[in-house]
Amino acid sequence: MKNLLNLALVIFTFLPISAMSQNNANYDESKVPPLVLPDLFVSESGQIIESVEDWEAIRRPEIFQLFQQEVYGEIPKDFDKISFQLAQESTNPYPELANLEEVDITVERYGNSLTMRLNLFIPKEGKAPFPVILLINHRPKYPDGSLSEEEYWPVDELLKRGYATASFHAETVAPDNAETFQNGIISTLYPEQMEKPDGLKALGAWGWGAMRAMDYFVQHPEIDASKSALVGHSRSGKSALWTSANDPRWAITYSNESGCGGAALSKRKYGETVQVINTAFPHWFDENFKKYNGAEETLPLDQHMLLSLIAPRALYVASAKGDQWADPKGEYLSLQIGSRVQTDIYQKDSGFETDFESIIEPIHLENAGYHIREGKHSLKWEDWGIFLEFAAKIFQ
Ligand code: GTR
Repeated sequence: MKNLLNLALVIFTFLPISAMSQNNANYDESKVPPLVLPDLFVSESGQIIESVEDWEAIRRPEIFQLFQQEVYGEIPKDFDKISFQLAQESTNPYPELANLEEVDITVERYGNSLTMRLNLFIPKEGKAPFPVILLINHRPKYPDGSLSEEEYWPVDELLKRGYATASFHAETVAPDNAETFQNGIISTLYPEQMEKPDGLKALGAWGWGAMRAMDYFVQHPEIDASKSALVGHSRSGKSALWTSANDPRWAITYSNESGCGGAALSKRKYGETVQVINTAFPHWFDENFKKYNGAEETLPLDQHMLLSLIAPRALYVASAKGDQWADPKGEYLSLQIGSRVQTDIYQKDSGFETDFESIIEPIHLENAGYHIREGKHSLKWEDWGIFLEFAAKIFQ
């Protein structure tokens, strides 16, 4: 008996925090609290918002401000200088299909500088300028071959379909580590952010990296930056959504299985919760967000409002049935409600009329799309393939 107890203790001690909490999480729809969500179309002063003018001048800025203060922290936009230098360090794995540009992007502010690396593949076939897809990568670093083996960044398939594609590693702007995340742009370029309750954290820092990649695309003669897609999976999917709320240059934003603090509604408290995520990853969101640990009902916002900030640009959300931790239903509901800005304000044909339980195939609307597939938490070729059908229609 004693041995058994010891064994239990050992297993318990070695389970990562997230795995322990995944077992304690609520996966029972009957235990989800009744949803009371802030209204997208009523301003803080009680004004009813019905026009593009009022949405853009009043309500959108209010919602943006709420997320910046209470959830993600500020992504600073200022710097003194940006420069691009081509390096030649690794062999191009697709010499027939593409030219590889390994770009060192150096940003200077108040005499300090930081260099991040962007890997960009430009198709050899076809006519420039090419539409571009950027992946925020928190997985193994390119050129680690496992990226393409896992279908996580299917460079060759994207090239064959006429896209230029790029990625940068999260670590080159902010390490994904609670102790060291500030050792990138935060302490180097924006040290004043470090003590603020709404200061820049890792998710925002990765978004800053995506914006610098966009700075490179817009001046590149072979890239058509007006046809750009920002893609992120899971933690990078959370980051992609916040990035696009900050930076209107992205034509499509695709968040794959981004879950809590991404596309999923927090107030459902289904799967991963605010307390669990803030405990396991204290370096992702700002300090203010910790006030809502175990108190989602007091949040003055929910994630449908984050999605609304991306309108009228295109938004794509995807879930997996085996990824209950990310609350697929909460991701869909959030998209369904958030897209009301697309339909009611911007008159886009983007109303999700299907109930979550009745979804049997991808839903691709004028400016918004969703799919849910079988299987586990991962960015697979299956996801890419369905997403690319949506992207092709948007970029037509
Ligand atoms: C999990 C985390 C999720 C998600 C995921 C990932 O451990 O709880 O919020 O971000 O990691 O990024 O793969």
